Amino acid sequence: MSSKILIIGACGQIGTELTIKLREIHGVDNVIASDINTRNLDLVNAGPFVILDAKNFNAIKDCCINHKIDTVYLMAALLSATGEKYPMEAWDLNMNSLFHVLNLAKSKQIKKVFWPSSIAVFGPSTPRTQTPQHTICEPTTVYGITKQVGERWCEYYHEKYGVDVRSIRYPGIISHKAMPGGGTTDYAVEIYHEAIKEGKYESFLSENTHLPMMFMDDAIKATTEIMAANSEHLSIRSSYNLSAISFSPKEIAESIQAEMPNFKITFKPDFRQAIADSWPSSIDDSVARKDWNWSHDFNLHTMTKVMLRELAKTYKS
Ligand code: VAH
Repeated sequence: MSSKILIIGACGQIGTELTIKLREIHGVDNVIASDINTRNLDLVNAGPFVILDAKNFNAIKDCCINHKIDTVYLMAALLSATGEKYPMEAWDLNMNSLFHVLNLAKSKQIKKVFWPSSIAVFGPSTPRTQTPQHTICEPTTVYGITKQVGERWCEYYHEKYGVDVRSIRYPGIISHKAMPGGGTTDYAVEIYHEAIKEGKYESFLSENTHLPMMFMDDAIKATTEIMAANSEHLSIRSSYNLSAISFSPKEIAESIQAEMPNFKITFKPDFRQAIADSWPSSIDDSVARKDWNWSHDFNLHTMTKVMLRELAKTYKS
């Protein structure tokens, strides 16, 4: 029997494309999209949608009962830059939404949970290149703290209560279907939009700031693959390192200039530079590749081609 899925935070950057993909796999009527508001009308009108506050346990429970949900993807969160502006709101949303979903799984109301972590769990004391799966995690952002603590709770609920929760540490994610919101890696999305609209971009990170990144199609592939993996094969129940490409603002600009020779980039670092400087420059994801056969498809050059092609269409229409 097909899964009945609830996506919390479906209107976000990842949630938008995850909803589309899960509906392709499981059928539109088997995937309930939800968010705190209806900010993405295309998504709201494309299939079952409910307004849902990720901080409201009873609302989530009632939704799961009413729609006979067995699997929840919890995609709602305040990201790194926003979390520094509103620390208590970030703690409240990021942590309490996770407890609500883990407790529904503990009480067997639902069977399976996906929860996104992030490379933000790492901090300045973490080895910066090819960061290993098991290493020092001393995050210096509120967002990173919520992800580090969330990973500990996911592993605890799995070990203590047998909850089938699965998680991956997303790098920065680049997509053209939905804008990111409040992240430090958002420059890598903005740059493509500005390249098409203005032919130039002022980066809020300095030119040689290397960060782990990934095209959205690869992130969605990893998410659906880990959720389909045989539970016995999953040796990590905190969160898996995941990697695809690593690049700097200078390198992504050069990949754009290969397609648009007149594109110009300038650099004006802001408060997000300190956040980026606290994160690794590349990630060792060999455990994910071993446990559930993960592999990425897009490199910087192929991603740039797709992004510029699709955004040119978007802005033309
Ligand atoms: C952020 N896009 O910038 C998110 C992500 C690795 C970064 O978690 O906050």
